Amino acid sequence: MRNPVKTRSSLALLAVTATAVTGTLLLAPATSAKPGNGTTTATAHVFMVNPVQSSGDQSLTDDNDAATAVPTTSYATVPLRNLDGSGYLRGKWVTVESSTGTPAYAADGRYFYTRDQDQFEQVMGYFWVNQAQEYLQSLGFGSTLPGIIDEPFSVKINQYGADNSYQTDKPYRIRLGKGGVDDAEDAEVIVHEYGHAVHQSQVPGYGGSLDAGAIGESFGDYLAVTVGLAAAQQYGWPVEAEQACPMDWDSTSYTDSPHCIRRFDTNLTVADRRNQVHFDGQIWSQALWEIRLGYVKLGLGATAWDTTLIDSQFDYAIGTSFSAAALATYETALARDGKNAAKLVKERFAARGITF
Ligand SMILES: [Ca+2]
Ligand SMILES: [Ca+2]
Ligand SMILES: [Ca+2]
Ligand SMILES: [Zn+2]
Repeated sequence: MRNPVKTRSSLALLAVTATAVTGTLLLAPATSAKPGNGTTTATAHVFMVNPVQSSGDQSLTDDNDAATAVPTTSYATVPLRNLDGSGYLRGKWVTVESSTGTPAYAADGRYFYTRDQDQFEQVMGYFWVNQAQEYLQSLGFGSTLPGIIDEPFSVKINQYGADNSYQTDKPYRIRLGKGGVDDAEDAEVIVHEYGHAVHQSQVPGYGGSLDAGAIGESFGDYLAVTVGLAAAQQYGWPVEAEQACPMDWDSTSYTDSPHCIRRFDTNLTVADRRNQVHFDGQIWSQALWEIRLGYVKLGLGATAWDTTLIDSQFDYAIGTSFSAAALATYETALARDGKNAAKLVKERFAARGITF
């Protein structure tokens, strides 16, 4: 772990100096009565999922959080939707908190930061959780299908934390750590953690078995990838790295190139399991990814699969087994997408040694 205190203190001083000129009270706590900007849609700079995925440059490194470590072309200008108009990063689907540092506040509705500024991760947290929720809604969750995480989700950026992120279910919250590449600089870390909350929302208390835990890790990785790919399509962003690769940027700190925290093509089966949820989750992930590719081949499309997969998760038991969860997925595929889709689901799970 690195010690970023010195860098951050000088940045904070710069921020205070800069804002003193414009007369904005940057040091006020989030609860003070600042004038809201009254707008629910603002503009921000974010990474296009992450700088490795959008550039294909596997040689990028954190370089102690330096702004110069990534090209300026890593950033896209995007709308921040569903804000509450307070000027802070709070809205219908997300509330961003920062355990230290100044909360991002934009009276002019422009959240333009670079990666060396703490507020950049706050903006990433807001944008990507809102984006994930909008993706779920685009599949019908909250309209034709039951809503999932139908409330403002709390994102806490932990400025000096270890290189780890996690989700807690009461209240719904993710904490994004700052070791190596700051976790919230990679959309796939943020959405992975949101994926755990998706399971908790669908099946309260979910995760009471090794298999349930492995499915949880796997789904987080899958959701991260699919939400990122859908966003790339929505906004016209480049995808220059392998599609089936979670956390290309965060994992530059701890993997060899090409950087992926885990893979969807390990060919692991249940016979290879180590009873470790992240490792074993790759057994499930490969099935999810191959079913996705199969849905595309069948002309059903990836979003039909995502809808079926997520809808099926309502039927998973708290402490489900791989086998029971695969059966629930099969039955949902049969009901929603027909015989060929169901057959595909059964075959791809069977290839991983998961039968029912
Ligand atoms: Ca950063
Ligand atoms: Ca990290
Ligand atoms: Ca990726
Ligand atoms: Zn996880």
